[in-house]
Amino acid sequence: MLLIGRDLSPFTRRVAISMSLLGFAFERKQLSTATDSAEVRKFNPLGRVPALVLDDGEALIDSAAILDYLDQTVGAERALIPLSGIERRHVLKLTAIAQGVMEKAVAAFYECTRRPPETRHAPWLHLLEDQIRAGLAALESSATGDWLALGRMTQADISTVCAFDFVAVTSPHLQIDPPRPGLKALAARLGRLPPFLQTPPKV
Ligand SMILES: N[C@@H](CCC(=O)N[C@@H](CS)C(=O)NCC(=O)O)C(=O)O
Repeated sequence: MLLIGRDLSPFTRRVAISMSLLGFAFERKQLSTATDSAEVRKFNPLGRVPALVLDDGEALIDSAAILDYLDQTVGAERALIPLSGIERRHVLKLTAIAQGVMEKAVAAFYECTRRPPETRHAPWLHLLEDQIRAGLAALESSATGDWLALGRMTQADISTVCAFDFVAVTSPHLQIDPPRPGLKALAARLGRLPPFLQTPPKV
């Protein structure tokens, strides 16, 4: 399989980490949506990452759909999001908050990097920053033990660390003010595992 997208993309990174943790063999094509747009469109008509090209040539798009494919493939025992029941709803909710932080942090990053400075809209950026802070606060309230949910690593932990690390490199003031000790500890602990260590988000 071939994963399209850079590790700076938190959506791509959560797929790369999940694939490694679940034991999938795959190669990488580290394309940027900013500079390799035409090539990205060969895999996703929207020009977005990640995309995952399966061995039969089919290209899956959107990280949530790709993660769902991975979970369905490994089955209920190993799925990073439980396949049914209240446990699934719990992990999906935390994962959705982490995904929302990614979406808002990517929007804030684009506001600051893809617009000419004179066209940046401060009230919009402040709203995005409020949403990022609120999402991180909600995740922090679940970061009281080793794992966010179910007493084991789930997609909630992986997506949360990818969101937290992305905020750290693109909007560092939001990651430290106010401090999030639970998330910081989780990111530090998971950050020592090879799948996380091998995918550092770099601007
Ligand atoms: N819902 C999508 C969001 C993916 C996304 O926004 N990726 C960013 C990179 S981090 C991107 O492709 N941006 C370019 C664009 O949206 O035009 C997913 O989960 O895969």
